[in-house]
Amino acid sequence: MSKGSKTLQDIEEIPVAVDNVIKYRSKLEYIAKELLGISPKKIFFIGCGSSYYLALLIQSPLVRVMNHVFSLSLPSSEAFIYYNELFDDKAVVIGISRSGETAETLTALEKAKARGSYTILLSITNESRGKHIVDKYVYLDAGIERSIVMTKSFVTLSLAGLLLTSTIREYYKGEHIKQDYLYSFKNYVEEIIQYKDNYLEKGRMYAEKQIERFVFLGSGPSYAIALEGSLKFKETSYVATEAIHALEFRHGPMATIGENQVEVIINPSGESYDLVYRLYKDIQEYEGKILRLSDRDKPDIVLPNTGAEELSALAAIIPLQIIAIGYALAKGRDPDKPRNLVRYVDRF
Ligand code: F1P
Repeated sequence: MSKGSKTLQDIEEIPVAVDNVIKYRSKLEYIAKELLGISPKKIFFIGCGSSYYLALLIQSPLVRVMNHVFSLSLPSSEAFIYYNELFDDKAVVIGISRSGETAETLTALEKAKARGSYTILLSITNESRGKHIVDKYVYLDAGIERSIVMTKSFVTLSLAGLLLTSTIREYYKGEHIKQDYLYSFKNYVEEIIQYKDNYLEKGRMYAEKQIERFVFLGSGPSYAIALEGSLKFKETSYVATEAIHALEFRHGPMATIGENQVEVIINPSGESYDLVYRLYKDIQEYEGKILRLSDRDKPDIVLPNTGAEELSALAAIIPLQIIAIGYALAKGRDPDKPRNLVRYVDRF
C-alpha cells in the first residue's frame, strides 16, 4: 500500500457515509425529541481530539437558543475535572467517540450518569465499552475507518450530530437542516473527491514553497473546522499549526504573517461572513499567503452554499483533509502511520 492510501480511501468513502446518515435522519430526529421530552436545562457536548472539535461544531446550532437551553462543548477531560458539579438531573451529556473507548470520554459520561444526567454517546463503532455506560448509544454506520486520523468518521458524526441539534434548535426557534441541504453537501463532497489530485497537488506545492506554518481562522461553526483542519496537518505532517477565532487574529497573531506561513480562512456565508471577509482583505494588505474557502467573492476553494452555515463550514474540511495528505506526502511522511498516535487513548 502506498503512503497515505488508507487515509485517502477513507475520504473517498465519505459520500457513502453521508448517505447512511441521511437514511438515519428520522431516527436522529426521534432521539432529539426524546431528549427534549426530559426538558433539559443544560446540554453538554464532550469528546477528545477531533471528537471534541466536532462536539463544538454540532453544538453551534444551539448557540442562538441558549436562553431556552444552556449548551457547552468541552474536552472530555476538562468536563470531569472542572465541570462535574454542573452534571445533574437537569443536564444531558452527549459524548462523541469514534471508538466508543476513549478513557476521558467514558470517565466523564460515567460521572455524569452517576450524578443523574441523561447520557448519550454517538459512535461509528457498533460494540464498545461506552455502549454499556450510557442511557442512549447512537451507532452510525460509516463503514470501517482504516486510518488513525479521523476523516470519514469526523464527517459522519458531525452530520449526525448536526441533525440532532438542529432538530432541538427548530423546537425552540429557527429552521432545520433541510434534506436538499444534505444532498448539496454530498454532491460537493463527491466533486472534491473527483478532483482530489488538484488538492493533493496544492498540498505538495505548499511543501515545495517551504511553507512551515498554517494558521486556521474561523468564526462560529467555522472555528471548529479551523481546529480540525489545524489538527489534520499536525497529525499527518507534525507541522506547527494553530486555530484562532478569526477576528482574534488582529489581536497579536497578525504579527506572525510571513513568507513561510499560510493563513487558511474558512469564510462561508453566515453570521460572520462580512467581518471575516474584511479580515481577509486586511491580511492581504500585509501580503499574507492566504487560502480562503468560501461560497462567495472569488475564493481560492469554493464551498457549497448549503443553506446552513454549519454544513457549509463542515464542507471545508474535505479539501483541507486532502491538502494535508498532499503536504504530508511531499514532506516524506505517511498519513496512514502518524508517529506517537494511537487509534484511541485508553488511559490518562
Ligand atoms: C478520539 C481521538 C482522535 C484522534 C486520534 C485518537 O478518539 O483522540 O480525535 O484524532 O485518532 O483518538 P475517539 O474518542 O473519537 O475514538
